[in-house]
Amino acid sequence: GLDLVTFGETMARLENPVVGPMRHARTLDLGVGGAESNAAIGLCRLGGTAAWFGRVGDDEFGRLITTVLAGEGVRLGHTVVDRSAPTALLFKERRSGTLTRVQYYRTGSAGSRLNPSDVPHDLIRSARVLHVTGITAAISATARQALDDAVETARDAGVPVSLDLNYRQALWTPAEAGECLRNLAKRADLVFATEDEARLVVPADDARPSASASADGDEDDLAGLAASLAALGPRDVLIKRGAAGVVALCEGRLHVQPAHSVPVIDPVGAGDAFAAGYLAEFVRGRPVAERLATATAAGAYAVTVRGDWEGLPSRADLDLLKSTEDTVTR
Ligand code: KDG
Repeated sequence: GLDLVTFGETMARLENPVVGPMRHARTLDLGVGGAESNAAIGLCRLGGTAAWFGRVGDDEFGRLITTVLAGEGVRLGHTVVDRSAPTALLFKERRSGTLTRVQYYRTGSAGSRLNPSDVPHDLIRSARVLHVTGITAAISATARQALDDAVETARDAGVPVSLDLNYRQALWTPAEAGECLRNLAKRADLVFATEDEARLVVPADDARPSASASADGDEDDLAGLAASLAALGPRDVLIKRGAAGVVALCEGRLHVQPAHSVPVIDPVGAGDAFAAGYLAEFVRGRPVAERLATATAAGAYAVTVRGDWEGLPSRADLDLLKSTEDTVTR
Protein backbone atom coordinates (compact mmCIF):
# COMPACT_ATOMS: atom_id res chain seq x y z
CA GLY A 1 0.00 0.00 0.00
CA LEU A 2 0.89 3.67 -0.24
CA ASP A 3 2.19 5.80 2.60
CA LEU A 4 -0.55 8.38 2.24
CA VAL A 5 -3.93 8.69 0.55
CA THR A 6 -5.63 12.06 0.39
CA PHE A 7 -8.35 13.80 -1.61
CA GLY A 8 -10.14 17.09 -2.04
CA GLU A 9 -10.36 19.97 -4.46
CA THR A 10 -7.31 21.29 -6.27
CA MET A 11 -7.63 24.51 -8.24
CA ALA A 12 -5.80 26.51 -10.85
CA ARG A 13 -3.96 29.27 -9.01
CA LEU A 14 -3.54 32.75 -10.49
CA GLU A 15 -1.33 35.33 -8.87
CA ASN A 16 -0.08 38.80 -9.74
CA PRO A 17 3.71 38.70 -10.27
CA VAL A 18 3.98 42.38 -9.33
CA VAL A 19 2.67 43.48 -5.92
CA GLY A 20 -0.43 45.69 -5.99
CA PRO A 21 -4.17 45.57 -6.66
CA MET A 22 -5.03 42.66 -8.94
CA ARG A 23 -6.89 44.98 -11.35
CA HIS A 24 -3.61 46.57 -12.33
CA ALA A 25 -1.82 43.30 -12.99
CA ARG A 26 -1.20 43.03 -16.73
CA THR A 27 -0.18 39.38 -16.39
CA LEU A 28 -0.89 36.64 -13.87
CA ASP A 29 1.31 33.70 -12.93
CA LEU A 30 -0.43 30.37 -13.36
CA GLY A 31 0.01 27.41 -11.04
CA VAL A 32 -2.04 24.97 -9.00
CA GLY A 33 -3.04 24.79 -5.35
CA GLY A 34 -5.09 22.68 -3.00
CA ALA A 35 -4.42 21.90 0.62
CA GLU A 36 -4.58 18.12 0.22
CA SER A 37 -2.58 17.88 -2.99
CA ASN A 38 -0.01 20.23 -1.46
CA ALA A 39 0.42 17.73 1.36
CA ALA A 40 0.67 14.82 -1.11
CA ILE A 41 3.42 16.65 -3.02
CA GLY A 42 5.20 17.34 0.26
CA LEU A 43 5.19 13.67 1.17
CA CYS A 44 6.52 12.65 -2.25
CA ARG A 45 9.32 15.23 -2.07
CA LEU A 46 10.36 13.63 1.22
CA GLY A 47 10.62 10.22 -0.42
CA GLY A 48 7.20 8.82 0.45
CA THR A 49 4.43 7.49 -1.76
CA ALA A 50 1.10 9.32 -2.01
CA ALA A 51 -2.16 9.24 -3.94
CA TRP A 52 -4.57 12.14 -4.39
CA PHE A 53 -8.04 11.82 -5.83
CA GLY A 54 -10.68 14.35 -6.69
CA ARG A 55 -12.51 15.80 -9.69
CA VAL A 56 -11.03 18.14 -12.23
CA GLY A 57 -12.78 19.75 -15.20
CA ASP A 58 -12.30 18.61 -18.78
CA ASP A 59 -10.34 21.79 -19.47
CA GLU A 60 -6.78 23.09 -19.65
CA PHE A 61 -6.76 23.90 -15.92
CA GLY A 62 -7.78 20.34 -15.11
CA ARG A 63 -5.01 19.04 -17.34
CA LEU A 64 -2.58 21.43 -15.68
CA ILE A 65 -3.47 19.98 -12.27
CA THR A 66 -3.02 16.36 -13.31
CA THR A 67 0.20 17.19 -15.17
CA VAL A 68 1.73 18.99 -12.19
CA LEU A 69 0.69 16.39 -9.62
CA ALA A 70 1.87 13.50 -11.78
CA GLY A 71 5.15 15.32 -12.34
CA GLU A 72 5.63 15.49 -8.58
CA GLY A 73 5.06 11.75 -8.32
CA VAL A 74 1.55 11.84 -6.85
CA ARG A 75 -0.59 8.83 -7.94
CA LEU A 76 -3.80 9.91 -9.66
CA GLY A 77 -5.39 6.60 -10.66
CA HIS A 78 -8.72 7.45 -9.02
CA THR A 79 -8.98 11.07 -10.11
CA VAL A 80 -12.10 11.77 -12.18
CA VAL A 81 -12.41 14.13 -15.17
CA ASP A 82 -15.84 15.75 -14.78
CA ARG A 83 -17.31 16.88 -18.13
CA SER A 84 -20.16 18.83 -16.53
CA ALA A 85 -18.33 21.55 -14.62
CA PRO A 86 -15.11 23.57 -14.87
CA THR A 87 -11.98 23.37 -12.76
CA ALA A 88 -12.13 25.92 -9.93
CA LEU A 89 -9.88 28.98 -9.78
CA LEU A 90 -8.01 30.45 -6.84
CA PHE A 91 -6.71 34.02 -7.08
CA LYS A 92 -3.90 35.16 -4.84
CA GLU A 93 -3.70 38.92 -4.83
CA ARG A 94 -0.32 40.03 -3.56
CA ARG A 95 -1.52 43.31 -2.13
CA SER A 96 1.74 44.19 -0.42
CA GLY A 97 5.08 42.48 0.04
CA THR A 98 3.71 40.58 3.03
CA LEU A 99 -0.08 40.68 2.57
CA THR A 100 -1.88 38.20 0.38
CA ARG A 101 -5.61 38.13 -0.30
CA VAL A 102 -7.16 34.85 -1.52
CA GLN A 103 -10.34 34.73 -3.59
CA TYR A 104 -12.08 31.58 -4.83
CA TYR A 105 -14.11 30.94 -7.97
CA ARG A 106 -15.19 27.46 -6.97
CA THR A 107 -18.97 27.33 -6.43
CA GLY A 108 -20.38 24.50 -8.58
CA SER A 109 -16.89 23.53 -9.75
CA ALA A 110 -15.82 20.07 -10.88
CA GLY A 111 -13.89 19.57 -7.65
CA SER A 112 -16.93 20.35 -5.51
CA ARG A 113 -18.88 17.63 -7.36
CA LEU A 114 -16.79 14.99 -5.58
CA ASN A 115 -19.23 12.37 -4.30
CA PRO A 116 -19.27 9.05 -2.44
CA SER A 117 -19.03 6.98 -5.64
CA ASP A 118 -15.56 8.52 -6.21
CA VAL A 119 -14.08 7.09 -3.00
CA PRO A 120 -11.61 4.22 -3.65
CA HIS A 121 -12.20 2.19 -0.50
CA ASP A 122 -9.57 -0.48 -1.25
CA LEU A 123 -6.89 2.15 -1.81
CA ILE A 124 -7.73 3.72 1.57
CA ARG A 125 -7.73 0.36 3.36
CA SER A 126 -4.20 -0.36 2.17
CA ALA A 127 -2.71 3.06 3.07
CA ARG A 128 -0.46 3.88 6.04
CA VAL A 129 -2.45 7.05 6.69
CA LEU A 130 -5.55 8.79 5.31
CA HIS A 131 -5.09 12.58 5.28
CA VAL A 132 -8.17 14.83 5.02
CA THR A 133 -8.95 18.50 5.61
CA GLY A 134 -11.97 20.50 6.72
CA ILE A 135 -12.06 22.24 3.34
CA THR A 136 -13.60 19.13 1.76
CA ALA A 137 -16.49 19.26 4.24
CA ALA A 138 -17.14 22.89 3.26
CA ILE A 139 -17.25 22.69 -0.55
CA SER A 140 -20.49 20.69 -1.01
CA ALA A 141 -22.87 18.22 0.63
CA THR A 142 -21.70 15.38 -1.64
CA ALA A 143 -18.03 16.10 -0.90
CA ARG A 144 -18.82 16.10 2.81
CA GLN A 145 -20.50 12.71 2.43
CA ALA A 146 -17.47 11.38 0.52
CA LEU A 147 -15.25 12.64 3.34
CA ASP A 148 -17.41 10.92 5.90
CA ASP A 149 -17.35 7.63 3.99
CA ALA A 150 -13.58 7.74 3.50
CA VAL A 151 -12.99 8.36 7.20
CA GLU A 152 -15.29 5.47 8.15
CA THR A 153 -13.48 3.11 5.78
CA ALA A 154 -10.11 4.07 7.23
CA ARG A 155 -11.33 3.64 10.79
CA ASP A 156 -12.87 0.25 10.07
CA ALA A 157 -9.60 -0.90 8.51
CA GLY A 158 -7.43 0.48 11.32
CA VAL A 159 -5.81 3.05 9.02
CA PRO A 160 -4.91 6.21 11.01
CA VAL A 161 -6.89 9.29 10.03
CA SER A 162 -5.01 12.60 9.85
CA LEU A 163 -7.16 15.74 9.89
CA ASP A 164 -6.04 19.29 9.16
CA LEU A 165 -8.92 21.48 10.34
CA ASN A 166 -8.09 24.11 7.65
CA TYR A 167 -11.01 26.46 8.39
CA ARG A 168 -11.74 28.68 5.38
CA GLN A 169 -14.07 31.55 6.29
CA ALA A 170 -15.08 32.18 2.68
CA LEU A 171 -16.68 28.73 2.55
CA TRP A 172 -18.77 28.46 5.73
CA THR A 173 -19.67 30.04 9.05
CA PRO A 174 -17.78 29.43 12.30
CA ALA A 175 -20.85 27.78 13.84
CA GLU A 176 -21.37 25.38 10.94
CA ALA A 177 -17.67 24.59 10.74
CA GLY A 178 -17.29 24.17 14.50
CA GLU A 179 -19.88 21.43 14.72
CA CYS A 180 -18.77 19.58 11.60
CA LEU A 181 -15.05 19.76 12.37
CA ARG A 182 -15.64 18.64 15.96
CA ASN A 183 -17.33 15.49 14.67
CA LEU A 184 -14.41 14.86 12.36
CA ALA A 185 -11.83 15.51 15.09
CA LYS A 186 -13.54 12.91 17.27
CA ARG A 187 -12.85 10.31 14.59
CA ALA A 188 -9.29 11.40 13.77
CA ASP A 189 -6.01 10.04 15.14
CA LEU A 190 -3.94 13.12 14.31
CA VAL A 191 -5.26 16.69 14.26
CA PHE A 192 -3.44 19.75 12.87
CA ALA A 193 -4.86 23.13 13.84
CA THR A 194 -4.04 26.77 14.31
CA GLU A 195 -4.99 28.22 17.67
CA ASP A 196 -8.12 29.83 16.20
CA GLU A 197 -9.17 26.59 14.53
CA ALA A 198 -8.67 24.65 17.75
CA ARG A 199 -10.87 27.14 19.64
CA LEU A 200 -13.54 26.71 16.99
CA VAL A 201 -13.67 22.99 17.65
CA VAL A 202 -13.21 22.39 21.36
CA PRO A 203 -16.46 22.35 23.36
CA ALA A 204 -17.35 25.89 24.51
CA ASP A 205 -16.76 25.19 28.23
CA ASP A 206 -13.21 24.04 27.53
CA ALA A 207 -12.27 26.89 25.24
CA ARG A 208 -11.50 29.29 28.04
CA PRO A 209 -10.13 32.50 26.54
CA SER A 210 -6.47 33.08 27.19
CA ALA A 211 -5.78 34.69 30.57
CA SER A 212 -3.56 37.29 28.99
CA ALA A 213 -5.32 39.92 26.94
CA SER A 214 -2.97 39.34 24.03
CA ALA A 215 -4.24 37.98 20.74
CA ASP A 216 -2.05 34.89 20.91
CA GLY A 217 -2.29 32.39 23.70
CA ASP A 218 0.85 31.61 25.66
CA GLU A 219 2.28 28.11 25.89
CA ASP A 220 0.24 27.14 28.98
CA ASP A 221 -2.98 28.21 27.30
CA LEU A 222 -2.05 26.31 24.20
CA ALA A 223 -1.15 23.19 26.18
CA GLY A 224 -4.62 23.37 27.74
CA LEU A 225 -6.19 23.89 24.36
CA ALA A 226 -4.29 20.90 22.95
CA ALA A 227 -5.48 18.81 25.91
CA SER A 228 -9.11 19.80 25.26
CA LEU A 229 -8.73 18.81 21.63
CA ALA A 230 -7.01 15.53 22.56
CA ALA A 231 -9.90 14.79 24.94
CA LEU A 232 -12.12 14.46 21.85
CA GLY A 233 -10.05 11.41 20.85
CA PRO A 234 -6.96 12.11 18.72
CA ARG A 235 -3.64 10.80 20.04
CA ASP A 236 -1.58 13.52 18.36
CA VAL A 237 -2.71 17.16 18.46
CA LEU A 238 -0.57 19.84 16.84
CA ILE A 239 -1.29 23.51 17.43
CA LYS A 240 0.63 25.46 14.80
CA ARG A 241 1.76 28.99 15.63
CA GLY A 242 3.51 30.12 12.47
CA ALA A 243 6.82 31.81 13.25
CA ALA A 244 6.34 30.93 16.94
CA GLY A 245 6.57 27.20 16.21
CA VAL A 246 4.26 24.48 17.48
CA VAL A 247 2.74 23.25 20.73
CA ALA A 248 1.98 19.55 20.38
CA LEU A 249 0.39 16.96 22.60
CA CYS A 250 1.51 13.67 21.10
CA GLU A 251 1.05 10.23 22.63
CA GLY A 252 0.27 11.88 25.97
CA ARG A 253 3.35 14.11 26.11
CA LEU A 254 3.69 17.84 25.56
CA HIS A 255 6.23 19.12 23.03
CA VAL A 256 7.07 22.75 22.42
CA GLN A 257 9.07 23.24 19.25
CA PRO A 258 10.28 26.58 17.89
CA ALA A 259 10.12 27.43 14.20
CA HIS A 260 13.20 28.06 12.08
CA SER A 261 13.71 31.74 11.62
CA VAL A 262 13.57 32.38 7.89
CA PRO A 263 12.46 35.30 5.72
CA VAL A 264 8.74 34.88 5.05
CA ILE A 265 7.83 35.48 1.41
CA ASP A 266 4.46 33.69 1.27
CA PRO A 267 2.92 31.93 4.28
CA VAL A 268 0.18 30.18 2.25
CA GLY A 269 0.84 26.45 2.26
CA ALA A 270 2.97 26.41 5.41
CA GLY A 271 0.36 24.32 7.22
CA ASP A 272 0.23 21.76 4.43
CA ALA A 273 4.02 21.57 4.47
CA PHE A 274 3.98 21.05 8.22
CA ALA A 275 1.45 18.22 7.94
CA ALA A 276 3.43 16.61 5.11
CA GLY A 277 6.65 16.74 7.13
CA TYR A 278 5.00 15.29 10.21
CA LEU A 279 3.25 12.53 8.28
CA ALA A 280 6.37 11.65 6.26
CA GLU A 281 8.04 10.59 9.52
CA PHE A 282 4.85 9.19 11.08
CA VAL A 283 4.39 6.67 8.26
CA ARG A 284 8.01 5.57 8.72
CA GLY A 285 7.38 4.93 12.40
CA ARG A 286 9.75 7.71 13.51
CA PRO A 287 9.50 9.19 17.03
CA VAL A 288 7.60 12.39 17.77
CA ALA A 289 10.72 14.57 18.03
CA GLU A 290 11.77 13.57 14.53
CA ARG A 291 8.25 14.13 13.15
CA LEU A 292 8.24 17.64 14.62
CA ALA A 293 11.73 18.43 13.32
CA THR A 294 10.81 17.49 9.76
CA ALA A 295 7.45 19.27 10.05
CA THR A 296 8.99 22.57 11.15
CA ALA A 297 11.73 22.32 8.53
CA ALA A 298 9.16 21.72 5.79
CA GLY A 299 7.09 24.67 7.04
CA ALA A 300 10.18 26.89 6.94
CA TYR A 301 10.98 25.90 3.37
CA ALA A 302 7.38 26.49 2.26
CA VAL A 303 7.22 30.10 3.44
CA THR A 304 10.50 31.19 1.85
CA VAL A 305 9.15 30.73 -1.66
CA ARG A 306 6.14 32.15 -3.53
CA GLY A 307 3.57 29.49 -4.35
CA ASP A 308 1.64 27.14 -2.10
CA TRP A 309 3.90 24.07 -2.46
CA GLU A 310 6.77 24.91 -4.82
CA GLY A 311 9.25 25.43 -1.98
CA LEU A 312 8.62 22.09 -0.27
CA PRO A 313 11.86 20.32 0.66
CA SER A 314 13.51 17.11 -0.43
CA ARG A 315 15.49 15.04 2.09
CA ALA A 316 18.68 16.72 0.84
CA ASP A 317 17.13 20.14 1.52
CA LEU A 318 16.37 19.11 5.12
CA ASP A 319 20.01 18.24 5.69
CA LEU A 320 21.02 21.63 4.35
CA LEU A 321 18.86 23.42 6.92
CA LYS A 322 20.36 21.29 9.70
CA SER A 323 23.98 21.40 8.70
CA THR A 324 24.87 24.96 7.94
CA GLU A 325 24.52 28.59 8.80
CA ASP A 326 26.18 29.39 5.50
CA THR A 327 24.03 30.65 2.71
CA VAL A 328 26.21 29.15 0.01
CA THR A 329 26.90 25.44 -0.01
CA ARG A 330 29.73 24.21 -2.16
O1 KDG B 1 -3.28 25.55 2.52
C1 KDG B 1 -3.12 26.16 1.27
C2 KDG B 1 -4.43 26.04 0.55
O2 KDG B 1 -5.34 26.82 1.22
C3 KDG B 1 -4.37 26.49 -0.85
O3 KDG B 1 -3.41 25.76 -1.59
C4 KDG B 1 -5.70 26.46 -1.52
O4 KDG B 1 -6.79 24.45 -0.89
C5 KDG B 1 -6.81 25.63 -0.89
C6 KDG B 1 -7.96 26.32 -0.28
O5 KDG B 1 -9.05 25.78 -0.39
O6 KDG B 1 -7.79 27.37 0.33
